[in-house]
Amino acid sequence: MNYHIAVDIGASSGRLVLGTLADGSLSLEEIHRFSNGFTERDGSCFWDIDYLFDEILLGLQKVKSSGITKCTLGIDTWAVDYVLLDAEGNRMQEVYAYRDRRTDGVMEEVAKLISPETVYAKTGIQQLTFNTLYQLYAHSREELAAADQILLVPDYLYYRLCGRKINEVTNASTTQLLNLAEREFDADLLALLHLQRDQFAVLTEPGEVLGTISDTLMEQYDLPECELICAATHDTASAVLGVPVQNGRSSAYISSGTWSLLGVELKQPVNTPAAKEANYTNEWGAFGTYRFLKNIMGLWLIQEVRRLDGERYSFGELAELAGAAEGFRSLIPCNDPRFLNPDNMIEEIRQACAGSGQPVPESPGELARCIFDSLALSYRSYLAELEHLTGRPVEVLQIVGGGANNALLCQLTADIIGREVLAGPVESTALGNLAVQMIQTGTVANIQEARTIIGKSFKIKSYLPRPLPQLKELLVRWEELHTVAAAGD
Ligand code: ADP
Ligand code: LRH
Repeated sequence: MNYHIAVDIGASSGRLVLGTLADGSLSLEEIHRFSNGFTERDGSCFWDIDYLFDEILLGLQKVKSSGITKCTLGIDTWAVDYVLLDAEGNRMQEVYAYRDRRTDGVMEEVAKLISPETVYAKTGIQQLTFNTLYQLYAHSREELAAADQILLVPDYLYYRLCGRKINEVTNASTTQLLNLAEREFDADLLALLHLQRDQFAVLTEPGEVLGTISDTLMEQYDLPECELICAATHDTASAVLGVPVQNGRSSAYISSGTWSLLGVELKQPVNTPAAKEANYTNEWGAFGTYRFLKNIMGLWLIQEVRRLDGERYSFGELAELAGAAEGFRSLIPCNDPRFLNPDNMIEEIRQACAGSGQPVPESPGELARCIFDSLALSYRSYLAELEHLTGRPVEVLQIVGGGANNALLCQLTADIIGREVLAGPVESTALGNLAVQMIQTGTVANIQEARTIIGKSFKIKSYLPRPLPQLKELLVRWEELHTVAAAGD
C-alpha cells in the first residue's frame, strides 16, 4: 500500500489529508485540521508561518501514530506571498499577508514605469494589487537587496522540511514576474524591482522529488519517513487538478473557497488585449497547462461577516439563515476593491447597499443572502466573459472546494447561469496535490486517469437550473449597480 499525504493550507484553514487508492477508488482521511488567518499588527497584516510549520509537524506526528511509517508528501498553500531568507538561510522577517494595505496605489505607481499592457503581454497575469510584483515593489529596497533568496510560502515550507530551495512554477507564475514566452523570470521586471535572478531559486515543476525530511527534524520529532514530492504548490493549481473529468461536455470550474476562481484549463495562454481588458489571468498549471481564470471576491465576504458576528453561526447555519431570508433584496458589486480588506466588512456591505439606494441588510441571514445572491450574479457575468474570450460555450459549471458545501449558493448559481452546476469534491485541492504524488510514484498513469478516479470516488451533487421569473429585471439591476460602482471610482 502506498500512502500519500497532502498538506493543503488555504487562507482560512489547513489540513493534512491521507489519500489511499484501493481497487480503483481513492479515499481520503483527514488526519489533522487547523485554522489559518492573518493577524493585523501596527497596521500591517502577517501570517504566522512558524505556527503553520508546527501544525505540519503535528499532523505528521499524527500520521506516524496512526501506524504509517512511510509516505510521500506534497504541500500547497495560497499564492503570491513570499519569505525572504538571508545568506545563512534564515527567515529575515515576518511574512506579509497579501491583504496588507502597503500595496494600495502601487499598481498605479508601477504603471508609470512599465505599461500594464507590456506587463500583461509578458506575463499574462491579471492585475491584482497583491501580486508579488507589487508587494515587492512596496517592500523596503534595502531589505530586498539584503535577501539572499526569495521563496513563496509553500517553497519555504518545503525548505524548512528538507533544506532544498525551489520556486515551484504554478505558484511562481502568480508573482507576475514570469515571462510566458521564455518560461523564466522576466529580466525587465526583475530590473524594475532591483532584483537579481539568483535571488530566486530554480523554477521547479510539480512532480519533482525534492528529498526527505532533514535528520535534525527526524531526530527531534517522531515523524514518518517522507519522500517530499513537489506538488502543484499553488492551492488553485492543485484544486484544478482535482476537478473530475467531464466526458463530452464542455465545462468551466469555480474553485470556491476564500476566493472564487472561475475559469478553464487551457493548453495555450490567452494573453490578448481583450483578455487583459477583462482582467483574466494565465497562471501556469501542472503538466504544461494554463489556468485561464478570474479572481472573484468569494467566500471571504461571508468569512468576515461570520468573524465580526463573533462566530455565532457555522457556515452551514449562515447558509440556512440566508435561505430563509428574502432573495435579491440587496446586491453588492462583490469585486469592488472596497471589499478586499475593509475595516469592517459588515459595515462596508451595509454602506454599499445604502449608497446604491437598496435596503440595508441587518441580520446575519440578510447579510449572507446579499453575499450569495451577489456572488451568483457575478459568476454569471464572468462566465459570459470567459465564453467570449475563449470562444467556447460552457455547458456545465463544476464547483469544487469548501463552497461546494453551500447548497444555497450552488442552486442560486445554477438558477442564475441557467445551466447545470456540479458540486464537489470539497477537497479537490488535497486531491490535486495527491494526484501529482500518485503520478510521480506510478500509482496512476497521468492526470486524465487521476481525474477519472476522482470523479468515480467522490459524490458529486447536481443542481439543475430552475426557472427564475425575475431574472431579466435582476440583470438590469445588476448592470445598474455596476454603472453606479464604476461612477463612484
Ligand atoms: P480556503 O482553502 O480558501 O481556506 P476552503 O476551500 O476550505 O477555503 O473553503 C472554505 C469555505 O467553504 C468557508 O469560508 C465556507 O464559506 C465554505 N463552507 C465550508 N463548509 C461549509 C458548509 N457546511 N456550508 C456552507 N459553506 C461551507
Ligand atoms: C486562493 C488563492 C488564489 C490567489 C489568492 C492569493 O487560495 O491562492 O488563487 O489569487 O489565494
